Formats: sequence, C-alpha cells, structure tokens
Amino acid sequence: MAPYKWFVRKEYLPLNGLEHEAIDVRSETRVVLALDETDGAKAMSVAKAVQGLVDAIKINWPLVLATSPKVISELALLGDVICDFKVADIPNTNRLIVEQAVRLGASGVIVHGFTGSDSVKAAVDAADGRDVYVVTEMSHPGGTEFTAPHADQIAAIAVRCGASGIIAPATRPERIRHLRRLVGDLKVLSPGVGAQGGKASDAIRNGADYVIVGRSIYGAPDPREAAQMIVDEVREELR
Ligand code: 3DU
Repeated sequence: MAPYKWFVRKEYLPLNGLEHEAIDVRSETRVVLALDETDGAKAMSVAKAVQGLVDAIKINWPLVLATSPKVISELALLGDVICDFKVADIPNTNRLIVEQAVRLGASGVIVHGFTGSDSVKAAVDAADGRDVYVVTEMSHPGGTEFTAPHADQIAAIAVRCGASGIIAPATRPERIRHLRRLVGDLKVLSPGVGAQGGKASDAIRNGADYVIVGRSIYGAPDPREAAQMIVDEVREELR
C-alpha cells in the first residue's frame, strides 16, 4: 500500500484472460478490512459496501479456501488486496507462493519472519515491488509465548530484508510503540481491534499506520456503518 496518495493502477489480471483496469482510490482512512467471511457472495457484498471507506482488504485462508484463489483477482478490482497467507517456508516455496499471489492481483502479502532472513528476502524479491509485511508479535494470548520474546529479532529481519512493513498487535499497544521504534518508517499494520479487545485509537496513538479489523466490520448488521465508526475513531485520534 502507498498511503496518502491517490493513484490509478493499470494492470493485467488473469480474469478470463481479459485485460482490465484496476483503479485504487486510497481513502486514507488507515483502516484495513480483514475479510474472513467464508460465504463468497457475502464477502463480495461486504467488500463493495466498504469500498472507498477502507484502504485495503486483507484476505486469509478462510475466504480463499471457501471460494477460490480467483477471489484475489475479483477483490483487486475494488482496491488493494493484502494476502494474509502467513507464508512460512523455505525460500523457494516462499517465492512460489508470493509469485502466485502477485500474479492473481495481490498488492501485498503477509509472511512470517521466524523462518529467517533468507526466507523473508525470497518473499520480498518475489513480490517484485508489491508490499511484503512481516508478522512480528501476534495479537492473541498465545502470541506472548513464542512470538513476543522474538519480536525484536523478527522486526530486525523485516528491516534488513527490505520488507514494506510489519504486523504488530493492537491488543498490546505498548508493544506497537516498542516495535515502531525498531522499524523506523516501515509501515505498521495492527490487527486485534474489536473482537480481540484492542482499540483502534490506542493502536494509532502508539504508532500503527493502519488498523486491521475483521469481525467487528464483516460480522456487523451494517458493515459500512461499523467501518465508518472505526474510521471516525481513527480520524478523531489523528486530529
Ligand atoms: O479478530 P478480527 O476478526 O478483527 O480479525 C483479525 C485478522 O487479522 C484475522 O484475519 C487474523 O488472522 C489476522 N491476524 C491477527 O488477528 C493477529 C495477528 O497477529 C496476525 C494476523
């Protein structure tokens, strides 16, 4: 993602072999929707409902496995798509996975960093200018068992390998603040807002560039209204 910019992206995506134009209008709201909905039709309807209100849509295995990898291309027509595949393999396999995500239209891919520099670097190289985000400390309670004690090293790997940013936990804003200091101007994306107990304003105040929000938006009776509330909270924090 390239925040704070409006731009038009012309791309060739493998949708029935047809060329089409993907136009991303960055709404600069610093909110990323985690679209973990497994009903494909509902997922598309939520994505359309929040179009222009979120800066990107993050998808994960639940939606891809419930539908097909083509969902990446379909969503890419609406805006930036971040594939949260938490890629965690040897360099060659990381490369193959990232290449396929990019071929389908992903603007970014999330990878694990515990695999080491060579694996993360392979992902960054394969992304060919698209964003690679490295998971540091995870947001769930178990994230404190293994990922937290190693988060500094993983953040250093992200910086060293030329990643675009890191994933840091909105459930522990003080950890966002700490990791932000380590990664300088890399982007910090923070999941854990809403259903996991984190607050968007706390995450932004402590150094997150974006909050990632799933269930609180796609599970709400009116996803656009729910997204708007988070956007307003972030905007208020930035005033
Ligand atoms: O809890 P939510 O429904 O708002 O969804 C959060 C999303 O972010 C979900 O896709 C999850 O897989 C992802 N994520 C985390 O929640 C925590 C992490 O440390 C990394 C990714």
